[in-house]
Amino acid sequence: MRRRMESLAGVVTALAGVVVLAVAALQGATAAPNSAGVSMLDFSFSPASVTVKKGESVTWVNNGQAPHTATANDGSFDTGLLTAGQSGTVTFNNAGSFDYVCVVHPEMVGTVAVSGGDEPLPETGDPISQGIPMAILVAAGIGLLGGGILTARMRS
Ligand SMILES: [Cu+2]
Repeated sequence: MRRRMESLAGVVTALAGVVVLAVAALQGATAAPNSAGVSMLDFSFSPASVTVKKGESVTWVNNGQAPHTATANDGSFDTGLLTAGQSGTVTFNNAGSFDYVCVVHPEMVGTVAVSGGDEPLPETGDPISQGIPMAILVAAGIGLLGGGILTARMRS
């Protein structure tokens, strides 16, 4: 019974390590991208819908053979004609949803959704993901994981 309890404690410690590592990974993921990419194919945009924050950019790459454009329906942006292999980048400084089309192939349609960017992120106020530096989180996670596995091994 006592052995089983100690082994359980090791497993719980190891699980805590996994949780801490997951938090660290999440923190890294939310800090990451400030742009999005859209592939122009013959004859569609992929993905057809992308979301960026205000001030971020979208790069269209023509991976098809035919020339394509990404041209906003409201005229707010236009990559101009991109031939095979060319790319065009647009920075979005206004929040909103922007439908666009390829002027050469009107059946090619897409949407760029631009979020406000200045509203607080949902994790704001969570002390774990706020103040603790990533390196400490990762070190703590690995330490807990290793210690837990070791405990479980030795006691069982
Ligand atoms: Cu096209």
